[in-house]
Amino acid sequence: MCKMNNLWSVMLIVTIWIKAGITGAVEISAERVQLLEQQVNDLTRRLQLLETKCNTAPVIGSSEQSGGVTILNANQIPRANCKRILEEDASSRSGLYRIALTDQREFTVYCDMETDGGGWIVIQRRVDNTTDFYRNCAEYKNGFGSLETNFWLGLERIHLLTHEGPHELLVTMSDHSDKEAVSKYKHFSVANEASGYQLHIRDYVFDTSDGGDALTLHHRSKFSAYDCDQDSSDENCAVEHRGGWWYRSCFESNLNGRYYNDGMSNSEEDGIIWLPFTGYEYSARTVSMAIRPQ
Ligand SMILES: [Ca+2]
Repeated sequence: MCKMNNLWSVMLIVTIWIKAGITGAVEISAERVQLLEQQVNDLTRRLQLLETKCNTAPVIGSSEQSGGVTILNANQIPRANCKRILEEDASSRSGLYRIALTDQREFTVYCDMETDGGGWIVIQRRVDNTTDFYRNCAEYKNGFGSLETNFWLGLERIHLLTHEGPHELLVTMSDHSDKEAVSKYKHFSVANEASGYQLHIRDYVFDTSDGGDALTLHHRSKFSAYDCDQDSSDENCAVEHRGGWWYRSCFESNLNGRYYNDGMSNSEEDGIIWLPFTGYEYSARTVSMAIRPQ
């Protein structure tokens, strides 16, 4: 977290000290005064640059994105979710937005304003192999990655969002031949940390889903990562299948599994797997999970 107020206080003290030194030392040269003033101005500019970065960088877990990203409603009062933003302005485009929960907590999310009518909060995305998803429980709780590419939003945020009200879930996938598929559920929520971030998933939507159902099996499962085995298997499913998921014994879906550039996970069964779409021995090229209030 940025602590700019402290830095500005230090800056003020340094400036006063330098100016006091300038006026108090009668023998100080004009050249020395000019040099000191240049140093003060340079430090001021660097502080202003740091402050700008602090105010624009969306934070996900412990990984802060660098400056330069655009938060599309940065100057407005944050809305409750992406659906509300789209309802208020139908021309809203996909990108980063600040949203606020009913308890006033704010954070940045990626809103998908195009797919299936738009208004979706993306909670997970895989597009390439540049982000390692073999992470520990704390990282899955707090989130990781970059909101504009590969990321996991974090179990705590997903829990808070889905307990604001009922949400639907959309899973969008493609394989290495650019074949695409979606799977949709009417009810998706994640319970609190004390429950083990238990998954509640119901009502697979048959008429608009061509990716098949690979999540109903995981209903009421707790979330497991390699250092928090909460599955119902004698083995550690997160270690065996290289991911973090609501494993049972063990899975029909493994969307946080290992990324394979060529799509083949062979017999390891540790790829990005959605059983009806990929089978156990093939790994998807892209996948995203998104939620929207009903
Ligand atoms: Ca186990």
